[in-house]
Formats: sequence, structure tokens, C-alpha cells
Amino acid sequence: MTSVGSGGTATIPGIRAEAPDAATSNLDLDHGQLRAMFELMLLARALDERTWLLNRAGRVSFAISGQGHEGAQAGLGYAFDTSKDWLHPYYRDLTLVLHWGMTPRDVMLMNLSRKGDPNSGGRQMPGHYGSRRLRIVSSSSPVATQIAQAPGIALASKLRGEDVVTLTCVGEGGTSEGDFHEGLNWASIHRLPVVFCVQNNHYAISVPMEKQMAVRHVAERAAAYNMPGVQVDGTDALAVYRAAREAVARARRGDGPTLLETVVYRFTPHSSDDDDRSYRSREEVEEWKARDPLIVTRQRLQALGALTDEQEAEMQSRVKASVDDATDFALAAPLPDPEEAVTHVYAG
Ligand SMILES: Cc1ncc(C[n+]2csc(CCOP(=O)(O)OP(=O)(O)O)c2C)c(N)n1
Ligand SMILES: [Mg+2]
Repeated sequence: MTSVGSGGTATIPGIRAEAPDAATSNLDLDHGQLRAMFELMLLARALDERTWLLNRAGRVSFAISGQGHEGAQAGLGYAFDTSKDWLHPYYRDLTLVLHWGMTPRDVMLMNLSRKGDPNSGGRQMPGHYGSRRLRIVSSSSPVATQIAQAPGIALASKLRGEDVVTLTCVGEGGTSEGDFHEGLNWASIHRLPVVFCVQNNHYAISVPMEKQMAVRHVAERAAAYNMPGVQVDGTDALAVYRAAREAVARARRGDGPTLLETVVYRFTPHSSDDDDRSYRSREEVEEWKARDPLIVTRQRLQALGALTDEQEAEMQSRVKASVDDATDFALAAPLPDPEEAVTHVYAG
């Protein structure tokens, strides 16, 4: 396990870590917003679980999961203004794209490769999100390309004088790609309004952190680009929200980018094509599941008096109805025409 213990602190020379008590103090979200944030996490988890069931049943070709990352993404998302800010996501960002306005039906149309899939019309692998309407930039499969591209979007916003911040996410493995370093360097030189979030789940498929980089914490990489590096417990949505809010405010002020490291764990194998038993112990997985972001964030809300059992039961039934509706809708939706397979592949 990382040094960020439950509740969210880490004392690391040179980088700032969010204190656990900070997570519940000085919050500008009311109880209704806190509940909506939690319901978003429940919805993402339920959709993700349904996707795996459909994969195992032979209906969904490929599943790549955000289970375990929901707290980090919900906390991040709530710090942005989704009516104007841009999201350049990575494949685990289901919670974020739902927050940015993608619907459960959209997600299931993607998972089941249907013609009506707003991401790619059913042509891309599931997990490659993109929507011009929602300001979600299409993801590419090569890891970390979005880190080089997001500063370009932020530069455009800056040149146009817009009050717009770009959020981009990547795994910790992606921080060893050249694109990551070029992107951070460029964004810092030009003080671009961008927030880089590394969702550190300790593995790049089977490769553990210590075989990926010689620093102990991803946030330390920020020092090389003269930007703040903040490490936060990604199981605690409120701690992430508070850290992200500061990064967004810094970007809006014109003070430039921030590197935010959210420490999480993925509960599933890397993808539906992976067997994680070959590289991590069941004990390790169980230890992290005890710190499921749904458990941690539920406890935070209950401590604030923002969530009762009855309210959560109502949320769960809304979530189930929504996931059932999305599944039925997408299963009944038409597949793309075979000739559409080459749309946008060759010049028309
Ligand atoms: C440039 C490149 N190399 C390798 C791959 C294969 N690949 C896909 S995801 C992945 C692991 C990435 O790990 P990390 O960045 O930690 O993200 P995580 O999946 O753990 O969230 C790899 C190696 C790829 N897509 N692109
Ligand atoms: Mg990883």
C-alpha cells in the first residue's frame, strides 16, 4: 500500500498532501449536492458492474473498468463547471463522463457497439469516450496522448480569452510516456488553464509502481515543471473535491497548471482480457476493497448529516432503474451497418 493512509494524508518532502480533516471543513457543497455526488458514484459503479455481466454473457466485447476510481472522479468532476469546461478523459473515466452529461443509455450503446453510440457510432472499442456536444475530447488508444493534447485545448481557450479550464486524466503508468512530460512542460511554460489528474492505482496492467518510476510518488514529478504537485486520497471524494477546487481556481486565475495525484485502486483486472491473479494477491485486493470509495464517501456524508439510510435506499432504486433502462434500451437498439466500419478511416 502507498503511504497515503485511510483518511488521506501523506508527508512527502516537496509535495503538498491534503489533510483528512480538510476534507470535511470549508466545503462549499450543500447536502443536496453531496448526495448527488454520491449518487453519481453509485450509478457509475452499477453501470460498470452491469457492463462486466454483459461481457461475461458474451454481449459486450470488451470491458475496462472504473471500479475503485469513482471517488477520485466524482470529487474532481464537482470542482469543474461542466457547462463550459473541457474534459479529455482516459478509459477509466466513466464517473467523469457521466458527470459531464453522458447518459447511462449513451454508455450502454457504446458498450454494446450500437449504431446510436454517441462516442463512435459503435466503431471504437468501449472505453473510448468522446462527445463534441459535451466538450469531451475523443480519446486515443495510445496511453497518455491526451496529456500532450489537453494543453493545446487550454492554449486555445487562453488565446480566445475564455474562462475555461481543461481537465485531463491518465494512469500512473502513463506518466512515464514522453507525451506526459512534453504536455506538463508546455502547460507550465505557458501557464495554461489545465488540471492534470493522475489516477494512481499502483499498476500499469501487471507492472507495479516501483518498476515504472524511480520516484515514490507521482506528484513529485511536478517539481520538474515548476507546478504544484498534490497527492490526495482518491477513495475520499470530498478530499479530492477540495484539492481539485484549488487547482481549478489556480487555473482560472491564470496561474497555470496543477498535477493532482489521486491514490486509488482498481478492483477489477486491468480489462476483461486480463487475469490479475498472476501479479497481485487476493489479500491486497481485499485490503483495498475495505477502503472502497463508496464506503469512505458514504461515511463522510453520514458524518456530515448529509445522508440517511432511507435516502441511500431511494438512490439505489433510482440507479437500478436507470441501469435496467439503459441495458434494455441498448440491447434493443440497432447495430451499425457493416459499411460504417470504415467511416472516417479513409478519405470520403
Ligand atoms: C503507448 C502505449 N503503450 C502500451 C499500451 C497498452 N496499455 C494500455 S493500458 C496500459 C496500462 C496503463 O497503465 P496506467 O497508465 O497506470 O493506467 P491504468 O490502466 O492502471 O488506469 C497499457 C500498457 C498502450 N495503449 N499505449
Ligand atoms: Mg495504473
